[in-house]
Amino acid sequence: MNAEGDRRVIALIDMDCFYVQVEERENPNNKGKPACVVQYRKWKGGGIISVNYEARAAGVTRQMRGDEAREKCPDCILYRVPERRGKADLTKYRDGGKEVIDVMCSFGVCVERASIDEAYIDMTMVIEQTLLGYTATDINVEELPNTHFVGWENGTDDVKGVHGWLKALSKEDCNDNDWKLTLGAVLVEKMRAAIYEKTGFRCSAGIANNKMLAKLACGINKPNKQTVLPFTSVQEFFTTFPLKKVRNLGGKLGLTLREELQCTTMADITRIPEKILQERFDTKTGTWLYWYARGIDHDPVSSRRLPKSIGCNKNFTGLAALDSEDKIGHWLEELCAEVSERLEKDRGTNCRLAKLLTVTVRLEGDIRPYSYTRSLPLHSSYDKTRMAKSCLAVVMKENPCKQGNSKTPWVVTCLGVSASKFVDQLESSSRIDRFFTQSKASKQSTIPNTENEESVDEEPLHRKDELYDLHADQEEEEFGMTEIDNIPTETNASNIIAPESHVGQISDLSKEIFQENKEKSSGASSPCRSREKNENVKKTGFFASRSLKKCVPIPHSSEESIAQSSQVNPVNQTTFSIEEIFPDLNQVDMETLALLPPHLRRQVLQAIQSKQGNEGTDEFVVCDKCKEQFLKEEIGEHNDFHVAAELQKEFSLQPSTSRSSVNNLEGSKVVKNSSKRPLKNQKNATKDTKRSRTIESFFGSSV
Ligand code: DCP
Repeated sequence: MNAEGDRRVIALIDMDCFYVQVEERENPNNKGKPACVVQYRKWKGGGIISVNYEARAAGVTRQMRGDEAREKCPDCILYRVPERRGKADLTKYRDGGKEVIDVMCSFGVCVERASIDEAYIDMTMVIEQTLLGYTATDINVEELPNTHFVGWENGTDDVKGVHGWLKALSKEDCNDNDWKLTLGAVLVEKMRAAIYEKTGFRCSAGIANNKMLAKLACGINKPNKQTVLPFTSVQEFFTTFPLKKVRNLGGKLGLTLREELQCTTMADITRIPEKILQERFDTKTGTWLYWYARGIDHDPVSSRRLPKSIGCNKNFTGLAALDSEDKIGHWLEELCAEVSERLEKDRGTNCRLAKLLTVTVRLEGDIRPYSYTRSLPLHSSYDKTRMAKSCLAVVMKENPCKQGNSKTPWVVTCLGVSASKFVDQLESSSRIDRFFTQSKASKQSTIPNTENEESVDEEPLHRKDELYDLHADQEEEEFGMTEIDNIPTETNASNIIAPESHVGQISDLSKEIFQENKEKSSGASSPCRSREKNENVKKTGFFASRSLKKCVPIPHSSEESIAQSSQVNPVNQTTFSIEEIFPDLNQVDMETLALLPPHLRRQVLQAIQSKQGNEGTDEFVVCDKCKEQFLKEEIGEHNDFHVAAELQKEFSLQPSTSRSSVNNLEGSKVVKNSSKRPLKNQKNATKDTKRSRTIESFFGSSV
């Protein structure tokens, strides 16, 4: 990795005061007047979630409530978010966001929707393949009417400002990268104009060589402006730029850098040697940070127009906190009803099915609040009652009062329900068909090896790089903006694959924009990567430990919920009935089945087999030692168990070995949690017992 490595042309387009703009479009007479969008009338005029620039000029901020805004600015119009089922209904804002994305996509660029009102765009292909015949003299200042160049501000003469920039660009030794960014800026001007023309919404943009730089450039000049951050200006810019405002550094990682390593600006990080960063965090995170502080970010723009998850959550603060099963059940019904409705709509529009349902609970803890998530397979019927019942069962199983882990009453302060792990609807049904056909004909199984899918990422309750506060209830559409989503590495950066839809498909519109296209460059590297390729990127290093720390301080009791961490599920004993996951074994959803760990999958397949009287699929193999049936993918580890058991027998024949430890291992299914420690006062015996326990605990998950 090096500072010269990345020459992509990336933009971040962010709508200005988006919710207010949506309201203003409905009320055109109010345009130009100070206005805010608030949620909930009840207390002090409601919490402000969006403020237009007229109101900002009068001193109104998002931290205020409606009443305070009126005190500051008596003319301020307060729009209220519509409510449905007792909570915010964000449908019209979400739909407005989709309109904008459609316009962006019509330009033939790679678009990654990052939140309800912003998207990353990779223009590298368009710029390299279509536009390279240009020279700086082909670009007029008028083509960059709202553009700023960092390092070239304050001026309209030939030295600074856009004039000065273009003049410098026309010199023979001009930097090729600066030239591409400028062409990118011209394209983004056109896009923003098209967005305004087609939707009536104004937006701002940042243009740079990567997502991190584009995002921070976008915030420099707002509203209705765009900013180019040339790579040559980055180091200077970083000397004063607060790191907490940088994408990915707004959360705990940034806090550690600030509080422990005394870094306040990005430039401060560059003073720390890579080795120290690696030691403090881990090798991968340390290296990533080292380059990040130098303006390098290989995170690809992943073609994605649809959200990764569909969900909603609701806060219950103060007296509204939920302290009974009835209240929790009622709100889970409301949340599931909304999620179910949106999932149906999503299925109709996007032909995809969600396979996983995640419920998030925040509790008032004994000492401090804490939250946990549990995930369940989601049935394609999207039955809201069934969804709510399953969620309630999972939530009640975790009740710490029931488990005797808490002295104080159980009080829920936030509930969230979210559906994710989408699969193509057609593909999903054809997979099921294939499975049953092949099962009958005893052919090779088509169930994919889904070990990677066993783990379920924790879904955050908030979005947008932890900059959001939680005063608002959210209809959550997770677009993948969490810190844990991707830790870019050299490997994933160099493996960038262009999605088919973008290879060689530069839209006519983009071509028309630059009419004097003289020659096309060839062999351009593919700039964007399909998100699907990225879905299974695991949390590692600092981010992984962070997210794991965040979840589940209370012990597991629910086997029904699939493990919520990225660790391998260590439990092989089914303490729940299979019917709880699949009430009808004649209609097992294979996509859901594929999400289960192998030993659970095996048990479900065995249950289907015995119910239907089938001979079974080629999935199974019989162990020739114990004659038990296992999935093919389990048998390797199971054989190892027998080998280890043999070894253990040999140890037991040695004089110092405790025979009972051998018995323990042989019968490890039964004594897995036995606390008996034979010969515990003898040194050797203790050693052997330890060894035995190690092997036991390893094989406990596979036998
Ligand atoms: N939003 C929300 N809750 C918050 C913050 C924002 O529901 N705590 C909503 C309202 C915003 C929209 O998300 O209009 C986009 O958020 P931004 O942070 O992009 O803010 P705005 O678009 O309102 O303003 P800006 O012009 O600063 O981007």
